[in-house]
Amino acid sequence: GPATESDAPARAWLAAHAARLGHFIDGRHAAPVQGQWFETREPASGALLASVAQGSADDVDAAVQAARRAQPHWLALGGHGRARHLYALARMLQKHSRLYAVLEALDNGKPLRETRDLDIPLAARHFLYHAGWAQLQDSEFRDYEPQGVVGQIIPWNFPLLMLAWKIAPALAMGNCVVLKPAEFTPLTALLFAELAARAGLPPGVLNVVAGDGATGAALVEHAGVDKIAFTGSTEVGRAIRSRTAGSGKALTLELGGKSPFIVFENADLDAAVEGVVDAIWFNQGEVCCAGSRLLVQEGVADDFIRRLKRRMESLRLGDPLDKTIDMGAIVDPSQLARIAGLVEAGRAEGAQIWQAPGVPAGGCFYPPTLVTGVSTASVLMREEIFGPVLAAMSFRNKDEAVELANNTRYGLAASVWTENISLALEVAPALAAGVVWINATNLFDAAAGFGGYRESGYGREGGREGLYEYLKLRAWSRLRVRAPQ
Ligand code: TXE
Repeated sequence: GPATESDAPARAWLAAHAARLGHFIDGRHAAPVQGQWFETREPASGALLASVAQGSADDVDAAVQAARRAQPHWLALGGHGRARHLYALARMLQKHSRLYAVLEALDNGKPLRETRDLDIPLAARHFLYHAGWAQLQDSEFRDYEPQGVVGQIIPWNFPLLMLAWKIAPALAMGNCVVLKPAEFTPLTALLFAELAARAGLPPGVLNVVAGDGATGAALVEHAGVDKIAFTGSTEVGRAIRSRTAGSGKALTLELGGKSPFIVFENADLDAAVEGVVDAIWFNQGEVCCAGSRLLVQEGVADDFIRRLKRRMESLRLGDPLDKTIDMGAIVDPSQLARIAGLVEAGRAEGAQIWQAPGVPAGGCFYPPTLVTGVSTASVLMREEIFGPVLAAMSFRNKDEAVELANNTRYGLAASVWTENISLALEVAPALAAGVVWINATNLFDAAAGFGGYRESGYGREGGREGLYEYLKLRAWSRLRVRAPQ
């Protein structure tokens, strides 16, 4: 087929809404009560994509009321009834996968190849997996009840996949949802809510309120919300945790990371180079568990860095809809400025910055970047950059590798590369991270509970563990004490 995917279906959907997208509340699009709108743009070109409703506390309230009304009926459907809906949502994603993949690439700037091959299939897989659990709810979770109405706030790096991670377990266990997508990438969530209603999801079960941090804060504050699930920056996560403290609201947080990527001298170096590409240049480095700290054993460090630079020169940046590119655009000019600012702060500290050539003119592009000459105290080794910037250091032995790897306030993920499996199995448990990959990186599965140690988060998503985050245990006695005769 052609090297560039057609954007016609996505443009047609936007045109059908006159490029003006309201919230989706109680089964239909809803204009913002206070009449405020914001713009979402294509980061690759700067072109306007659509105006989107800016959610106020009134909009949040309408959505929470709708969810509260719907929840008893949703629960009464039973696990099997809800499973039928979750299977229908998975099929709906598969049927319209091209439309979702293109709309996501336009709104976020990421490569279509990735939305088509990863974001959308993994989102569908999440609904299929949780449909299975919904069917088992009555047998496996008899002493539990749903939280009720859940407020979910998601980031812009994997808009539709984060929606799936959030809503699939919540709906499976009998909760109803008010979801607040990120302000840079609201479109696929609004498309999803619309097509979910068309696929028969009852009104009020899934409500989407678009908007910014103030909209998210209104959702966190709403008294009708029983649980908040948040993915985003550690700073906002910390604020939400203190705002909900003592409120009785349940909470899960998926936050930032600065994950180590450890290469031992007995690693398959070619495979490890490809691993680095996937760890830090996949999704422009806008990945919470990005392997952003490269730790290489000193005997192979120079060779490895040489190979890595050569590989970086072959990475192609460009139009997200061009199927031959490796990296797309950074989500927004503000995020581009944040990345560039951190890199300049690193340079001012004396770090050596090496950037691959071939950055397209115009648009929000940032080159694959390698940083050397840093120490554990350097800003580029400490701060989550959330961009295509890799900071590298060398280590002498296993103990030093572990010490450097754990020298962070985060603890989301870690990746270990060696052909010596005993070494890998010795190092992996010593790493303070919620997931450790061996000779691999960025592997996700709906069946594996995902979450962070330390400042990377609170609670788990996915797997059996993730279901308990959407349930409350009610201990009761099945024994009835007979009244005295
Ligand atoms: O995140 P925010 P931003 C990190 C990354 C990035 C930085 C800033 O380092 O450079 O955060 O990104 C909503 N109450 N990550 O500003 O603000 C917001 O509208 C309630 C890492 O985009 O955390 C959006 O929907 N909600 C991360 C969501 O929170 C609030 C992914 C995330 O936005 C709110 C994203 C408030 N007070 C950013 N303020 C990861 N590790 O996955 C904002 N929001």
